[in-house]
Amino acid sequence: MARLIVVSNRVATPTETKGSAGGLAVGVFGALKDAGGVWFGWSGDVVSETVANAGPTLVQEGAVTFATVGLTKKDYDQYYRGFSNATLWPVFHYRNDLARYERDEYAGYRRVNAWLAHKLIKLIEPDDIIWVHDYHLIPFAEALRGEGVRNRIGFFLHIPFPSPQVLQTIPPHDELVKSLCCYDLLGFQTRNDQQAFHDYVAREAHGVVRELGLKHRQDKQDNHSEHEGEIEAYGRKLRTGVYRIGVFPDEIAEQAARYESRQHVLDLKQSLEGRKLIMSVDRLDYSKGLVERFHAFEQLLEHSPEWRGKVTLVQIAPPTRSDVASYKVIREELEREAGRINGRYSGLDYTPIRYLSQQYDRWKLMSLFRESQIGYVTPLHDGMNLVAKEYVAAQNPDDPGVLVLSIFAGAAAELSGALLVNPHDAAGMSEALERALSMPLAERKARYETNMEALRHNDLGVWRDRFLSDLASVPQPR
Ligand code: GDG
Repeated sequence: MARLIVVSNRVATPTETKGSAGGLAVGVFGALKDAGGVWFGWSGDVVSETVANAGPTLVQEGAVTFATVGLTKKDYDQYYRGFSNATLWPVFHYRNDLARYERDEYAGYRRVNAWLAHKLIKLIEPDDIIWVHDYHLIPFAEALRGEGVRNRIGFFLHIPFPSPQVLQTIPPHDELVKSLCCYDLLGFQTRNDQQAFHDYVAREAHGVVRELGLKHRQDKQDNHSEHEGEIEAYGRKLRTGVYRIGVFPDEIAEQAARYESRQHVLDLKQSLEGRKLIMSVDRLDYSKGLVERFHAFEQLLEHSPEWRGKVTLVQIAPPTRSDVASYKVIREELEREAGRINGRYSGLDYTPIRYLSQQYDRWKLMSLFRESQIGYVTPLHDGMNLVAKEYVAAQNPDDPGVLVLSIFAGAAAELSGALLVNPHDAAGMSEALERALSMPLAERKARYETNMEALRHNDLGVWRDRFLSDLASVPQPR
């Protein structure tokens, strides 16, 4: 079996791969443990040029080598804070209004990708399979190819791929797509994302796109992408596929149940005094639709006075990327809106929104999900949204809560048992909340079972194995 090299912007620590950081680190590490190999990327540290150039630092854990490098302040500013998170992230989430483009940041983005690729070279063996993750590393394969690497290289995009007209707002859009075509396999979260990429290649790059779709798949084993595509563009041939990332639902169910009687859950229950609980958990990010969500909850209290004092929204939102300007703005707006709504509807013993801007332990979160009547997950755009899947998995099968889910989350394509909402329609969202709060047990159970079946059918292991088996079967580049 070929060794695996995983490349991602941040590398999980060996401790995080044991479960504390969430499914992705655990899922990817599972594949690495089986095949043996290397997990390579940024350590998360900003360091001097001397220290950066001395890397990578290697930590061995069984058959897996964790190889990390630090970034200089300039590299961090241009590659991470700049082009990745102030240009690509907003545009790929259809927020061109929040995006900026600076030539020197783009140059820094390419420079850091080339530097990282160069750092990895020494660790690559001829038969290794290389799996690169996410938007920070679009030019990574091109840089490796430039250094003569002929291994199979795959790329998985965790966030949406925007429609061609939106992508074109980034001035070097053509270079970005050309860089993507240096991979051998491109994986997307949903059919829409894959289609948007195909549209760009066909219309803007005048490439050839063959959609092999489900028909082709019938000849194959079940563990392949659902929508295979073949692309010829910029002098290269590559494949594309849809790989919907999942969770390990049974592990989450077990842990959520195990934590159910812990003190934090009992404290929460006592403080709710019999009120219904709506739970939301997101990284504090403008793509997650937090302000719109608060407004819809406000409408519920405004138009259905019988719910005042009877329902509490707990929003957990640990801050991320707080040194990117647009993240400061969303944080301030959220604090203001939570304060305003609470000012309007609080009583001496009632606060409608509990807004907690901090990180919680993973299993604690799952047990809070289990305790709640609604999982309120309403991003404006989201590649998949694992919180939606975790919420379902954490429910008590005998008394499950209801998932209220945005149609713009990738997860909406799978979780047909959710109440689907448009996050731009506050009235519609508030109606969905009301319906979920009053939903009879039989309907809640039926919806939960539908969702749980989808989660088990396509868990994190299926996602990983499908991608890797498709990558292993592409012809070796010459
Ligand atoms: C990107 C894409 C795609 C959140 N708060 C805490 C905490 N979390 C965990 C959640 C979940 C994860 O973080 C967030 O994953 P999401 O999928 O919801 O969103 P992104 O971070 O934006 O992830 C997304 C994903 O990549 C995977 O491909 O689904 O679309 O944007 O696991 O539970 N975990 C802990 N404490 C917290 O306070 N421990």
